[in-house]
Amino acid sequence: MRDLTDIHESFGGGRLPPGQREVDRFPVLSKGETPSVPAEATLEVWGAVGTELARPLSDLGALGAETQRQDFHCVTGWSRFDCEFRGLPFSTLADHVVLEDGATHVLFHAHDGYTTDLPLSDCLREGVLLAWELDGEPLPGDHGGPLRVVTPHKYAYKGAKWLSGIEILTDAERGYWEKRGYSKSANPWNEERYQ
Ligand SMILES: Nc1nc2c(c(=O)[nH]1)N[C@H]1C(S)=C(S)[C@@H](COP(=O)(O)O)O[C@H]1N2
Ligand SMILES: [Mo]
Repeated sequence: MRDLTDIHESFGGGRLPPGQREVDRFPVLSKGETPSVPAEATLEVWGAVGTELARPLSDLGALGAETQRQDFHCVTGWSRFDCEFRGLPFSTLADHVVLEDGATHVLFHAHDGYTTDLPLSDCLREGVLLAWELDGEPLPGDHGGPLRVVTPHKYAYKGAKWLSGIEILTDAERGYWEKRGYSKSANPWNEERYQ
């Protein structure tokens, strides 16, 4: 298993980012109800790619899989250490769909209508996974099962639960919380919470 709990060192901060408190249990934070997403639902990837993708969620492991130990930081002030996520690295998926030269940004889409955006370079970092397992179990529905994104170097609102699609963009767009005043960069070690 790859241990990414030391990534704070590359951001010049401690393991617990400023203004955060560590929690033992894993809180659930969603803008609304938990949608029920069948495992046969498809993940779609479109936009500035050479090959669009539409593939059943249950079949993504065929493209690659990795288990990583990561910390999870919510912008509302709690952090959960040592989450073990298994999933497909975003970078592996990106190789598969062949990004176009002009691709610069990503907008993630979810089954509850949520969206969130990141620069492509942030998505290609090794901690960004499309995860289907948490702590050795199938990812629970409340935590985004069957498939969610995790972004250990960003506040967790950058990780869309119930992932339905990935749109590769040539210009920045704003996601659900980013349109409502949350930081577009969301670096926990700089406390980039709101803007
Ligand atoms: N689709 C979707 N993804 C989402 C959210 C949401 O409301 N809908 N909330 C975000 C926020 S603010 C956080 S902190 C994390 C919470 O993940 P958790 O419920 O597994 O703790 O999911 C993020 N991803
Ligand atoms: Mo959050």
